[in-house]
Amino acid sequence: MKSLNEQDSKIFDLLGKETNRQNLNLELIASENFTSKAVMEAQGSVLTNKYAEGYPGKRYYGGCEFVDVVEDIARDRAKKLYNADWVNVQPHSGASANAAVYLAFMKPGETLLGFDLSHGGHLTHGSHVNFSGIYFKPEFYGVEKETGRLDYDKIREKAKAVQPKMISIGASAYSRDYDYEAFRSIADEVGAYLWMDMAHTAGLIATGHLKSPLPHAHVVTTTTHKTLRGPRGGMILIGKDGENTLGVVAPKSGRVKNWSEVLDSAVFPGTQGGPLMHVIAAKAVAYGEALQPDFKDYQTQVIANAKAMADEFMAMGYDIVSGGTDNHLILIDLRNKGVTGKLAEEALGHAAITVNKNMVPFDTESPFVTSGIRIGSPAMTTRGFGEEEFRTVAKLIDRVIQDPENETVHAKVTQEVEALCEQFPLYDFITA
Ligand code: DSN
Repeated sequence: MKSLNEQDSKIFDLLGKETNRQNLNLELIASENFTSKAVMEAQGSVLTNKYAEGYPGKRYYGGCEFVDVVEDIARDRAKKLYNADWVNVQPHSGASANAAVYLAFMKPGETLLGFDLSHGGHLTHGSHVNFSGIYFKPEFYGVEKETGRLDYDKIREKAKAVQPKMISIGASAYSRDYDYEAFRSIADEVGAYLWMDMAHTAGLIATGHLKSPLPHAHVVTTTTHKTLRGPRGGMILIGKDGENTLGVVAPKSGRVKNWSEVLDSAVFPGTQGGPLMHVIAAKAVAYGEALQPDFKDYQTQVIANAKAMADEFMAMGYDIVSGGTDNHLILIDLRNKGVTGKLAEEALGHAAITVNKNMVPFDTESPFVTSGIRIGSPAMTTRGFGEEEFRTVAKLIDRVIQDPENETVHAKVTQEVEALCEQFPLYDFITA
């Protein structure tokens, strides 16, 4: 068989270019990370060839004896990582995991109360352009203008007013932890299910740096590739599985089902076909890595780095939403700097610094322009950056934002970024 280079030099060259881009850029997108070589080896393995619809021991295909063991290892490691009663590792992505949750817990037209996308929430939590806002009735809670934080009394009032079937927690641009007890008491008061999408913070929750939602939420979903540092994919968990007292009944036996059964069916055959066994193998590897003591040290550094960067920005007069961070990201409101998120993202891109423009709470710009940028520490922390490097990063970003259209500044900052990156080597096994 031919190697990729022999078979398809165009794709090989593009992989080389992307490797160089990752090696020589400051990767600061809060939802990205760099997986280990071991994770990539598993993901690029022969398991991509295998169909395995069903679950271990109950497949619709022969030849599943090895992939059954792989999926069992992934499930066991994930349960250990989160102290969970049950897990499903088959969702192809976070959005797929969330689709299964809707199928299990909601009927079309019922009300979801979710974190407003324009305040940091996620597309799949009721946005009008997403299936969640098209098939269900979305209502939203958001952060307070003065504090940039959630006000649980206001969320309670909102829940009482809209009587949701389900309340979702979780965001892609919220830098504070959640009060899960408060959310659960709100859900109980209005008879709603509570769902936490911990995609962004899954790694920080696994190591105990942030509180775990599992004892409080009926169901938890996540992606596996952000702070958790695995392959791209999704997962669903239940902290305490038990009888479904709210009444999903098995059609034939009349037996009340556990949530785990309902959710397994919602993933397959409800919303997906064959699982991606090569990705499940890579998830198993990543969970194994996350169970090692050094993963905890990594997450300690992720938070320390985000805090150091937030402090440095605030010292330079930047407006950090909520005044700081408890996790891996900061959201900067650039309005006092006279630069939009779009311009900042583009200018930083010219200086080998990758961030994304982001709406800030009560934004006055459209989602295509925005007034802010979101910056995360997970990827560069994986490369070995500490607080000192992150303070340097904040200063480099400031130089570009002060003069966003100056090509000389772009070129000079690019040189400094490359010099910094070269001190912290990343991948050396695909080259252009
Ligand atoms: N789009 C991802 C993010 O960047 O936060 C969330 O799915």
